[in-house]
Amino acid sequence: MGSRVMGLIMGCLILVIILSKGGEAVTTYEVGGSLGWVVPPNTTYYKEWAADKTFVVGDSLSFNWTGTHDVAEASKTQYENCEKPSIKFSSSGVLELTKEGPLYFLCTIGDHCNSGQKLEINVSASNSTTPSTPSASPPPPPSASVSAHVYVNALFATTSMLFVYFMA
Ligand SMILES: *[C@@H]1O[C@H](CO)[C@@H](O)[C@H](O)[C@H]1NC(C)=O
Ligand SMILES: *[C@@H]1O[C@H](CO)[C@@H](O)[C@H](O)[C@H]1NC(C)=O
Ligand SMILES: *[C@@H]1O[C@H](CO)[C@@H](O)[C@H](O)[C@H]1NC(C)=O
Ligand SMILES: *[C@@H]1O[C@H](CO)[C@@H](O)[C@H](O)[C@H]1NC(C)=O
Ligand SMILES: [Cu+2]
Repeated sequence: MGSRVMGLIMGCLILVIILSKGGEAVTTYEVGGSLGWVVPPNTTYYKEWAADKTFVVGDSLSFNWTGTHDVAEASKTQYENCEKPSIKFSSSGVLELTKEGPLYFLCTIGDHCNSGQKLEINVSASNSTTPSTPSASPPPPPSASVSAHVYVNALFATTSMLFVYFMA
């Protein structure tokens, strides 16, 4: 009896831990890395910067610059043709990614956009079951917790089944 209750409590605890891990896997990306948000050395710089990153809803982008720049969210067409959106932000800041889909940013100062100061990213849904974002500390995979749990005590079997059901 007692161990079954313990099993349930443990099960719930592990579930809570897994769920909160999924929720806390938010990352603030420093756009352009140590270079920041400036006119880059080549026109593919920000493409290359974004290429190895997976952006999910809840993550943030930090646009950080010194000197004369700004940042504006653009449409795909504006991004491709370096047309200047009317709404822009003139000081460095952090922007949270609140929805899925493609996002485009550019600098509206002078010819900066044509020189490569523009960024295109795809934002994915936040999934606790997907491999986590690069900078997050590696959490133990959910399946490991489940199987570890299974061999602790045969009495936990019911709880473990419940688990597999939740995880599926
Ligand atoms: C663009 O510049 C970055 C930083 O200097 C460099 O790492 C990258 O290889 C360059 N890309 C191309 C295509 O030259
Ligand atoms: C912006 O960039 C500067 C210089 O690279 C750095 O010292 C600073 O910490 C950055 N600010 C933020 C908010 O990341
Ligand atoms: C975003 O996704 C679209 C459609 O899947 C793809 O064509 C595009 O290359 C992606 N862009 C980036 C920056 O990953
Ligand atoms: C997130 O999970 C849903 C449902 O399981 C799936 O359809 C979707 O493709 C997943 N998204 C990513 C980015 O893995
Ligand atoms: Cu600029």
